[in-house]
Amino acid sequence: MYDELSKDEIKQRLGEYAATLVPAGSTIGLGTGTTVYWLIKELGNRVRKGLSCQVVPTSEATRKLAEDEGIRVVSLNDAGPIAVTIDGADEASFGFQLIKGGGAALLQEKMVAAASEKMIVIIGEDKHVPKLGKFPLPVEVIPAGWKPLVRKILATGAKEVILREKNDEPVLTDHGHYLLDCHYDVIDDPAALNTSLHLLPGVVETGLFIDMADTLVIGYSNGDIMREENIHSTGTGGIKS
Ligand code: A5P
Repeated sequence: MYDELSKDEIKQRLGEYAATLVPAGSTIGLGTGTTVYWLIKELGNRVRKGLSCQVVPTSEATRKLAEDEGIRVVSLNDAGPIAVTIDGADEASFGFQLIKGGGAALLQEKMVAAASEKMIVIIGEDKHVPKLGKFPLPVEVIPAGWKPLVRKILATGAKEVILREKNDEPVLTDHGHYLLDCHYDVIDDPAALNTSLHLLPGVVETGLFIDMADTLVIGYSNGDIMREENIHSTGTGGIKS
């Protein structure tokens, strides 16, 4: 039992715990973000002590961190079967649907997760919610036509759609796209919204991860870490590799 842990302390405990879930000799998908940062650090420790594994990174930031830790990195094209992807999320619903992309890596995160046998999601208790939508939904779009897309996304029920910027410049994803942060407040039917957004020409990918999470590993401020298994899961997005 701990005194109240901060959100950052919960992330560290989750990341370090997640490193214990990496089987020796496996290929795993490695997520992106401040929770996964601690997974990469601990995996680096374990590799230096003799653990053999290789990772498929979901972003340039993760690739660089993993390489700096001396972890063997392979590309998605060269990886072969991926046993499990371990990643964070911005929100996970009680029904195991996710919002991801707060760290701008949603496209490759989804591609790597879809190529994996399993997806384990590591989140603090504050991100485990009855319904998605409080966190603005990131949507990755082609820069040449983002303004018409704002109007079309508003028509799907978003209250506000904001181009993600840093230092007054649009944020560019690893794949050279823009991100629109879409404020829905509550998403009643994430699967239907995902389909509607994908029908809009110029949308590259959405941050809705539908039926992809097999396991939620949830960290609590009292230090507990609980696992929730998705008994309805048929493999990441039903796309078994
Ligand atoms: C990256 O694009 C995101 O999907 C992250 O996985 C998500 O934002 C969780 O990030 P943190 O672990 O930093 O909260």
